[in-house]
Amino acid sequence: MTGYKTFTMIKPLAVEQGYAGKILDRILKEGYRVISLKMVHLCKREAEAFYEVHKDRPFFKELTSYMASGPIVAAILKKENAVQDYRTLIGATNPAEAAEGTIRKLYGTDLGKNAVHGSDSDENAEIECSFFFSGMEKMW
Ligand code: IDP
Ligand code: MG
Repeated sequence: MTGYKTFTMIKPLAVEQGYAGKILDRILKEGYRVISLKMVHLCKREAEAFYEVHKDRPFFKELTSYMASGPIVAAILKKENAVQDYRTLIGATNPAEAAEGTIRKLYGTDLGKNAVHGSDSDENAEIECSFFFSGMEKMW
């Protein structure tokens, strides 16, 4: 079934600052179900593999070093229209430009350290869920 699942990560600084619980609470309050959840510390190679689509961008090194700098919380979220609604909930990539009340506005500090990741399409949601979770962990 498409349109019901998205993938999120709570990025290292937000985890370090103790915001993981608050962010998950907000996600639940917005009507998502958490299908799978794990905390992992990516190595550089894993961060590079996850963000491979950005490998030619000037910020690739900064992004992947940051994402490997500490533990992240990865989760599969379920809700109708999950991908699009979750992008609205997290707000613009740059927290300074994110709408009031969005997760990136509340918990992000700058363009790189923007608190959370959210999939940008159903196709990428599936790829990203599969990067972190097994078939059994993706069942719902
Ligand atoms: P998104 O996370 O809103 O989908 P993308 O364009 O997919 O944004 O970029 C992936 C991540 O790379 C962003 O969440 C952000 O943390 C980081 N990023 C994007 N642009 C820049 C930049 O110009 N400098 C540093 N980091 C960036
Ligand atoms: Mg993106």
